[in-house]
Amino acid sequence: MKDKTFKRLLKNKDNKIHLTLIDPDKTNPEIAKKISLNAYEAGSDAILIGGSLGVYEPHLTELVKSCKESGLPVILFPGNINGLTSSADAVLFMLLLNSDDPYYVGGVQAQAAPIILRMGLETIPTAYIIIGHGGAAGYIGKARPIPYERGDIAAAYSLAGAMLGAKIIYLEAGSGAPYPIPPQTISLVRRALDQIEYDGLLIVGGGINSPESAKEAIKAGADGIVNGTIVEKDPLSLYHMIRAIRNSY
Ligand code: 1GP
Repeated sequence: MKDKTFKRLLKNKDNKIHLTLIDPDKTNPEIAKKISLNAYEAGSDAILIGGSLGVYEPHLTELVKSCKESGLPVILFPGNINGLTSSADAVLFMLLLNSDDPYYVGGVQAQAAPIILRMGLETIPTAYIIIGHGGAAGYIGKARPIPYERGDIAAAYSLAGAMLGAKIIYLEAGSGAPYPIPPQTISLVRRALDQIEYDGLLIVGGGINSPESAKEAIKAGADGIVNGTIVEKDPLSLYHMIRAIRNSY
């Protein structure tokens, strides 16, 4: 299957990756376009679009089209099969590895796969691991969130994801989480992935609301971060976030 969008991200790995998350439940096409243009200007690498609540196809398609006007790749970040549209460039094809519900670890993927095939979407195999607060993704996905400070457990799940062939390991504290994933936890995951010479991307998100916490995540070994909530509140904050992860201040 095609892997153009993933390759484009991978190319920027050394420069560190920034993903801008748009939640369809909180956004209209006009705002989505503004956020995406701003994300492009600020140097973000792609738009992620998706969420756990309030996602329905016609609205999602409109939003994706608006985001694409920025020229950035638009990657679906679906909470369920309602998070799919053929107008995107790719989809994070996720296994919620620490869900207690088999629906999220095989069931929904089987529901989605034939639809994705028909849509011709690029799939990016992603191990999605919920840590700490977990937010709506953790609650809806019936995750058993890994305690924030248990980097050893997060590392075990990350290794499992990598060994299953995930191109992205996504450590998620949940959108709007009160605290991001601690750097110590990220470092333990990084160390474990380095041991198997993992050549995919370690992405961290949830509660990263300051340039300092963005930088800490990268210093601890993340290849990239995701910002959602802060972008909705203050679109210009993206400039500071991206500068922080690329070490230019
Ligand atoms: C959520 O990791 C993302 O899936 C982003 O979280 O909204 O807290 O930035 P925030």
